[in-house]
Formats: sequence, C-alpha cells, structure tokens
Amino acid sequence: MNQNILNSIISDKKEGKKRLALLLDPDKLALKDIAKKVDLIEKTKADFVLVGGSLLFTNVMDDFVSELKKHTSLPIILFPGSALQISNEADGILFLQLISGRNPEYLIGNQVIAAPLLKQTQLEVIATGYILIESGRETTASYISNTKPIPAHKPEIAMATALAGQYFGHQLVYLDGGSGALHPVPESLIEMVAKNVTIPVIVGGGIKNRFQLDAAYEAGADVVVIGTAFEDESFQI
Ligand code: 1GP
Repeated sequence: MNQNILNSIISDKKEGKKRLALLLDPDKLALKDIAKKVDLIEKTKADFVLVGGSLLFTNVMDDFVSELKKHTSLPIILFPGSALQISNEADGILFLQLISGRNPEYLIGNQVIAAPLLKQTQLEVIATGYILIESGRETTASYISNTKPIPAHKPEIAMATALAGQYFGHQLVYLDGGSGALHPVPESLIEMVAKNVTIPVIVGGGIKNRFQLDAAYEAGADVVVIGTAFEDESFQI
C-alpha cells in the first residue's frame, strides 16, 4: 500500500508547512455543481479534499468521487461516518477510531466491518485517532456515535487520549469540534496535544474565517479542515 498522502503530511510537518483540507458532504453538493465547486477549491489553494459525513442520506459516493476526480488532481481522502462510505475511486481514507468515546462500535465494531472491504481497494489507509471536542452544542458526530465529546476546557484529557492513540500506532490525530461547531477547538487544547505527540495533528469543526484558521495553525495544527464555511461560501482566503 502506498503512503503518499501520509508521507507528504509528515514531510510538510517537518518543514513547518501548514496544509488546508476542504470537506465536501455529498448530501449537500449535487453532482452537477461539482465542477463549479472545484474552481473555488483551486482558488482557495487547498491541499486535500475530504469527502464524507457522520450521517449521509444519499448513496452516491462512487459517482461523487469520480466526478471530483474529473475536475481536480488534488488528493481525495474519504472521511467516513460508516463503512457505507468507502469508495475505491478516492486516493485515501482516514481509518477512524473514535478514541474520545467509549462506544465499542466506533472503537472497533465498524472497523472490523470495513477492513475486508478496504483490503479490496487501492486506497491508502491512514490510521487516525479521532477525538471529538465539546464545541458549544451537540453535533451530529457525537449524537450519531452516541459518545460524549471531551470537554473543551480539559486539554489534558485530549492530550492523554491523543498520546494513547499514538502508542496504539495511529498515524494522525484529528481533533474535531464536529461539523457546524459553534466554537472551534480551543488553541490551548490544540497546543497541548501538538506539543505532546509526534504524529501530525488535524483540526476541524467550526472554523469560519482566516483568523480562526491561522490561530489553529499557530497553536500547532498541521492540517486544518473547513467544511461548513466553505460549503456556504462564507469562507474566503
Ligand atoms: C467536521 O471538521 C469537520 O467533521 C469540518 O467542520 O463543517 O464545521 O467546518 P465544519
């Protein structure tokens, strides 16, 4: 299995280069509008496109990703809410383990269902410790996963969780306030995690403007993910 995506994130981290990923939800973007959206993606100077969602109502993953591929050469990475969101058309997948929660289905159950399906694909599988952080209101991710996010004012719990993930062999850690979060992940929390793990740190959820993006980078995020604010076109670089 190639490790191109992960290796590029790791080498950029070493050089202190920050990366931007835009998250597209196939429920919210019609196939016919993808080409137009890709223009914006290129203008935003994104490095990756993530595709997925905690709960999808449409079953168009293959068509969605192949349409994207027609218009962009950026790496397409799946960010799946379940094993139903696997598509061999993409380049890689964040193989998520929801380590902030205590729900066995999201710690190992869904992963067992997904593993043999992933073996039949060419996808770069990236082991990711996925950590939900409380962000001002309940998010779809915490409701659907039936897990409690880590309190935003408890950076030490997030740090211990991320470190446990790293010792388990996770290749990335993703701190997520959840889609449409009221407040982004606090800088103090990002900083404590980033200072204590050696793996790259992804941060997302509720980032609405350049100021919040830069604050996340400054605090130690290696990759920042923007979904909602890019989708509604309120975010401009
Ligand atoms: C959600 O981190 C992503 O899992 C992006 O969140 O939609 O709030 O940007 P937003």
